[in-house]
Amino acid sequence: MILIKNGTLVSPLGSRKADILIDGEKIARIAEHIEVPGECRIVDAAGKLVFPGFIDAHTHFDLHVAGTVTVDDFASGTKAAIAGGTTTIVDFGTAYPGETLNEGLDHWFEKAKAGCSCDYGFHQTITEWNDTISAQVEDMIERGASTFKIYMTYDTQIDDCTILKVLKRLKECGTTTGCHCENSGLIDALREEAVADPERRRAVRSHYLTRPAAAEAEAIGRFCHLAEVADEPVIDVHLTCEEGLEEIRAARRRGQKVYAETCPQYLVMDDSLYENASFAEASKYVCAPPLRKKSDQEALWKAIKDGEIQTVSTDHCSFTTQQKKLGEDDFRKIPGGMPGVETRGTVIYSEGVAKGRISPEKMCEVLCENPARLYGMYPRKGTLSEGSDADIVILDPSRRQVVSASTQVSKCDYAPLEGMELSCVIDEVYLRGCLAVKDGKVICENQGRYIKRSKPEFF
Ligand code: DUC
Ligand code: ZN
Repeated sequence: MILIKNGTLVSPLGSRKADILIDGEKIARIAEHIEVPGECRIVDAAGKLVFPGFIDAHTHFDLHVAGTVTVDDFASGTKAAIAGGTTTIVDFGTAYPGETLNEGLDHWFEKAKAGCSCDYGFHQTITEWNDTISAQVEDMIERGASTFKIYMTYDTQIDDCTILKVLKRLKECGTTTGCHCENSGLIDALREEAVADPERRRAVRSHYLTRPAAAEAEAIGRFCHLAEVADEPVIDVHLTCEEGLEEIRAARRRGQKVYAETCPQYLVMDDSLYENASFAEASKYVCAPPLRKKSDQEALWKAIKDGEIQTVSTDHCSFTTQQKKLGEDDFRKIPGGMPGVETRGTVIYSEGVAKGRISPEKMCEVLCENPARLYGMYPRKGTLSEGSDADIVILDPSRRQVVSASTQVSKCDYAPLEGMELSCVIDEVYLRGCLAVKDGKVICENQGRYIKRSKPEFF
C-alpha cells in the first residue's frame, strides 16, 4: 500500500488537504488523516497539489501524414505523456476509405503494440459511409472505441450529406463525434492563389493566411447546424478562435449540446510565429487549424474559465525539423502538427493557474473530470475518489523549470515552447498505483493498458 499524506487534493468542486491510501491499482481511502495501516510506503505531499491523472483525449501517435510518419509512436508518445502527468491518452483509430471500421481499429491496436507507458483508448475516425460502416458503429462501441471523429477538410473529409447520416446514426447509438472544422473549399481557393506566386508558395506564412479563422468558424457553424437537424450532441475539437466560439455560443442559444476542446498551443502561441524569416523556425508551428491572434488566446482562456470550453487536449502530432523540410518549396507539403503531450499540465498550470487566469479546480475539470465524463471513462478515471484507478499526479508549484528539447522524452528534436519558464514541476505520477514518474523521470515503462471506454456522458 502507498499513503500520500498532507497534499492538497484538487477536484472541480474545490481543493482540500487530505491523505490518499492506494491499495493495489485503486484508491482505497481518502480522509483528512489516515493512520499508517501496516506495511505501507509513505509519500509526503505537503505543499504540493495532488490531481487525478491528466487525460489527453486528442493525440496522434504513429500517424502517417503528408508522405511521412509522426516521430512519436505509441512507445515514445505515451512515455512523453506520462512524464508530463498524463495517465490516459485517447488516440484516433482511422478507417481509411475502403476499410471497414473494424479493420481500421485493428490497425491502431497493432500500432499500440509498440508498448504504452500510460493507459490508452481510441476514438474511431469515419472517412466514408456505407451499410457496413453504419453497422460497425456498434462494434466500435462494443470494443470500447465509443466516440468518433470526422473531418471537414483533408483527404479524410466527408461532405455535409455524409455528416448528417453519421450524426443520425451516432444519435441512434447514444454516442457522439468530434469534428475537425475547417471549410475545405475556402482553404483550397486561397491555396490556389498562394501557390501561383513562387514567393508565397515557399513562405511558411502562407499556411496560416490560407486557413483563416473564417474558414474554421464557417465550418463550426455548419457542423452545429447539421447537428441541430440530427438533434445530436457534438464536439468541436481544437477550437482556436473567438469567431469559432461565437458559432458554438449560437448553437447553445438554440438549445444544442455542443462541447468544445482547445489545446495549449492556441492558448500560449500566436500567428506571429509564422512570420519568422527562418523556414526551420516558422515551420515548427505549422498545424491545422493554425495559431491565431493574441486576442483569441485571451478569449479562449476566458471561455475555459467561464465553462464554455470543456476540455483541453493537445493534438500532439510531432514531426522533426527535418521532416518539416518536406515543405521547403511548397508550404502545403509541410507536415502539420506539433508536440505537446509532455508539457500540457505544466503549461496550463503556469500560464493558467499561476497567472490567475483559471483556478486549479478549473484545471482539474478540463484536464481530468470533463474528458473522463465526455469520453466514457468516469469515475474510473478523472477523479480522486475511493474505488477509482489510482492515477495520481503530484505537482510541485514551488519549483520552476525551463522547457527544453534537450531534456524532453518526446522524440521530436524541438520543443515549441523552448526556453519558456514554467512555474511548477511534475514530482510524481502514479499509473493505477504504480509509481511511473519520480522527479520528472519516467521510472516505469510499458505498463499502459487499453481502456475500453463506455458511451459518453452528456453533461
Ligand atoms: N492537425 C494537425 O495539425 N495535425 C494532425 C491533425 C490535425 O488535425
Ligand atoms: Zn488532431
